[in-house]
Order: sequence, then structure tokens, then C-alpha cells
Amino acid sequence: MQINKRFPDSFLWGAATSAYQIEGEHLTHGKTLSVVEKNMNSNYADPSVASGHYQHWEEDIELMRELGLKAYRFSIAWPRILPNGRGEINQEGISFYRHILDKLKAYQIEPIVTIYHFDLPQCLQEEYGGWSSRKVIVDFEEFCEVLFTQFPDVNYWLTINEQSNMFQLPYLMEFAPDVPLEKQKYEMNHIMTLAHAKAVKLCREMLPEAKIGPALGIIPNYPATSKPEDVLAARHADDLRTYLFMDLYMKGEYRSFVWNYLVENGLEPTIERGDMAIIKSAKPDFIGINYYQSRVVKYISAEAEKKELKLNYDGEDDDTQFDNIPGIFEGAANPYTDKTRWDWEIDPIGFRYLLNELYDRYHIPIMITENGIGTLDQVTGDQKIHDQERIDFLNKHLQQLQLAMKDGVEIWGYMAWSFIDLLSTSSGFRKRYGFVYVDRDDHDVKKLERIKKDSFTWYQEVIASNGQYLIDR
Ligand code: BGP
Repeated sequence: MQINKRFPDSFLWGAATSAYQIEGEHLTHGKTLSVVEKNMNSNYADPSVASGHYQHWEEDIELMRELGLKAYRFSIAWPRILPNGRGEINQEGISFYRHILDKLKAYQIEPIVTIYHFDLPQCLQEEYGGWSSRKVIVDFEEFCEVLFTQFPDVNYWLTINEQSNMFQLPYLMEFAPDVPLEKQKYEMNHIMTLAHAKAVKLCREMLPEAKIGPALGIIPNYPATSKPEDVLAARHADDLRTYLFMDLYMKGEYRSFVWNYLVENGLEPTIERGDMAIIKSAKPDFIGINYYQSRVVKYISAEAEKKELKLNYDGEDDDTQFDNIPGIFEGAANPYTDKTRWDWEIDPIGFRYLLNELYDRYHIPIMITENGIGTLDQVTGDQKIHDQERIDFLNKHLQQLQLAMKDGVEIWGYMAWSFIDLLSTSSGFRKRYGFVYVDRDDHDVKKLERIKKDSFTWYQEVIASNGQYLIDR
């Protein structure tokens, strides 16, 4: 593939993880339960051991150094720092992350720290309903203040991971049984946006040199046909699933199509005096994008039955059920793309398309905060993991990312998901994402031995050549 534009020398070649997915020790060393840990799929591994990073963190950072990472994205678990959600600080939690940051700095690996990766302290859920109450904004701000005070040397912060996914993935949030679900989601979304804005403002005050932004999971929508109804359905799906959040973060506004839809359906959130001014005043420095796939949508009549997204959890049967919004859109499979075992559409060109789309609309630097493929990796007789599927996936996506940069999109870095095998939020240890294999499965934690996969060597070459290796292949 002929691509001329080189990656800038400052490009942050990285990889990502999140706390509850790798650390383990989820109810020990002063940490308490989080909402996402409580709601984890019980058919798979629980978060008590995960990848054993709480014990193996030094070995893991040695591997990051060997890989040549320029940046590492990880999250700090709120219930490890503030076991009661607020108030008393768990010093052991502070030291754990302090040591990680110090070792990363020693190896010149830039830390990119996610403040909130789905792990609301369960005690706050029980006390006042978590994200359904404005009380959470004050507690979240307190958590941010602790982080900014304790870790002032972090240059890049991510406020909230995948705010958009609370609309899709039921296990990330808890909802009250007696309030209509959709109504709750939009209320929570508004409250979460306010919390994000407060974090941005606090960061500006306390750490004026640091950069801060959200990390949004985005699935661009394509029309199933050129039928005008389907084209409009794709636009509306993008409005409701992507631009609702992007416009709030970037412009401090509800876009008119979305707001009218909410009002017509009695779903509009409570907006208090001053809310929109706070949101508008907190423009991020950059946007983090988690990209895994694109989606096809078509128009569906208002009389159709409402459907929620049902994931293929086991990677065995083709049993994904796409969600819909009657009268607006319904999801469908794309006949032109390959799929992962878990039915996720593999679409590298969609990545370039999305990056162009976002940059044209918002003119803001982008950091890829997640991109990767879940596979069933096996250790072969030679004690190796030949994960060619991952290499192909990442190579193609990085080539498209490079083309997007050539198109003019400003991209600061690329955090592959994930650095090491970890607990997949939907499918436990069966579904692996890492460059480093962790020898355990869902039902036996074994010795948690780390083994470098073929993709480790491939990424090492990519980083060492500052991307030239992608072009030469
Ligand atoms: C994103 C999350 C990650 C990770 C990834 C893969 O939504 O931010 O935490 O889990 O998706 O998803 P899964 O593990 O469900 O395959």
C-alpha cells in the first residue's frame, strides 16, 4: 500500500487496559465493589484475579518497555482510591498507582489515565442510585480532586470511558425498576455530561498544563441501501448514538433532531439553570475514540416492536440481535464486511471514514483510545501464540489511520486494545485482545504466566520503525 505521510516523531504508540479488567484483588487491599464488577457475566471469570496485574505490575511494565510503548492507557479504580465513594482515602491504592506511574516515567512511557472506566463504587449506587442522582457529580469531582492532587505529573487524562455505551450495554449501569428505562438513560447521560464537564474544569484549574478529554466508543452507521428512508435512518442513528454525545462535549448543546425526539417521546432530561453553561464552558483538549466496528441500519416503521441489542457472548453462534428505535432505525448485518467470532463487523475503511467525519465536524485533535479484535487465542506446542488474525486487523486499521492523517486529521496517538489479555467485559477470558497472553482461563487461574504473542513482535517492529513497517508489508 502506497502511503506517503509519515507518522510524526511525537506520535504516541500505545496500548490500553482498564483497572477492573486486569488488576484482580477487587475486594481486598482496601478496595470495595464496583457496579460493573457486580454485574459481570457469571458464566465467565470474575474480577477477583483478572490478569493478576495487582501482583504482576512490574513484570507487565517490563514487557511494555520491551514492546517499545511510548504511551500506556490505564484506569484508576474509584473504589480502590475511595472505598466509600468519598471521604477516606485508601493509601495502599494511592501507592499502587504511584508505583506504576513512577515506573512508566522511568521508562519514558507516557501515562494516559482514565478517571472513570465503568467502575462506580457500588456503595454510591446503593446510597442514592449512582448516576441517576446529581449527588454523584459532587462525589465524582471529589474523586477527580484526589487524583489531580496525588498524581499531578500525569499529562493526559480521560474523563469518562464510553458514555455512549450505557445506552447499549446493560451491565455497565444499574437502573431503577420503576422508572421507564429510556427516560432514565437520558437523565443519567445528562448527569454524566455534567460530571465530565466538572472534571475538565477542575483539571484546568489544578493542572493547567495537562490535556483532558472524554473517550467515546463510536460505531459509525451506514445505510443498508440507497433508499432515502435508509439514508435518513443512518443519519438519525448517528445523531442518537454518536453526535448526541459529541455535540454535548464539543458544543455544549443538544442537537436539534435529538432534542425534538426526546421531547416528542417524553424522554428529555431535567436541565437545571446553569447546566448548559457549565457543559459549554468545558471544551476538551482532544477526543478519545474507541473504534471496533461499523454498523448498517435501515428504516423501521413506528409500529415495529422495540428491540434491545443482544450480544453474542460466547463467540459460538451467530446470535447477535441488533437494537432498534421504532420509527427511526434498526440495525442489520453488513454483507460486505467480515465479522469476528463475536459478530463484530471488521471495517478498517470505516475507521478512516469516521476519523474524517469527526475531524470535519469538530476540528479537534483525536487520540485513538481503543482499537482491537477479540479472538480465541491458543498456545501451540512450541509455546507460542500465532495470532495472525490480530496482526491483520491492527495492520489494516493502522494503514487506514495513516490515510486519515494524510487526509488531514490530527491524531496524537494510538492505544491498541489491549496491552495484555484481560477480562473481556462481555465474555471473560475466552475472548482475548492482548499482545501478551495470560495463561489462565475462565475457570482456572493457573499461574498467570505471561507469554508474548506473534502480534507482540509485529507491534514492536511497527513502533521501532515509527510506522514504516506498516507500509512495507
Ligand atoms: C470497550 C471497553 C473496554 C473493552 C472493549 C472490548 O467497550 O471500553 O473496556 O471491554 O470494549 O469489549 P468486550 O470486552 O466486551 O469485547
